[in-house]
Amino acid sequence: MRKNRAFTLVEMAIVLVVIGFLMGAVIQGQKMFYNARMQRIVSDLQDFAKVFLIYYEQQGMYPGDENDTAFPPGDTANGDHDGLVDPGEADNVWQDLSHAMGVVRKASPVRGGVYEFGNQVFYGASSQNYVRVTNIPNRMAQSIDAKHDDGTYDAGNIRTDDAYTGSDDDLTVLYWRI
Ligand SMILES: [Ca+2]
Ligand SMILES: [Ca+2]
Ligand SMILES: [Ca+2]
Repeated sequence: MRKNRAFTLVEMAIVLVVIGFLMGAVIQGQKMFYNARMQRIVSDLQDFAKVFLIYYEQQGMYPGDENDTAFPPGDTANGDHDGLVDPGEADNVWQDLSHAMGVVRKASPVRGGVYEFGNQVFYGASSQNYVRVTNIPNRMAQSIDAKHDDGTYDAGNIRTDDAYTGSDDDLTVLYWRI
């Protein structure tokens, strides 16, 4: 009887250790999944910023903003060529990138967010172009800003619509200056 009881306690201890180990593994797995999706967003923003600039290098105009009626082939809309992606030109950035370079518009891997081009003031009196991602958790945006910029939501090259709260429930928009 006494031997049985001791055996049960050892078993319980083993079970507790196993549960603790599994919980740790699950938490670690969630963290890795979270970080992988965050890295995917950073890569996407970097890729889209890069093709945006390559297009400029090759054509002397930004996609969407370009006003070359003969390029790219199949183009149905042209911009005002003022150097900025204006609201009415934003969708045509994707069309130009697709027609000229075969770029495929992807969706964000988080909360159905989408990537969009546009412009706003980052420095000085005039605006700069950006690529942004919508529906990004506030904490994830904060981590990206801390790692790739200055960690401040309303300063530097990476900005968001809302102050950092450290919450995964608050969704915001992250702007990545090109
Ligand atoms: Ca054109
Ligand atoms: Ca424009
Ligand atoms: Ca910042």
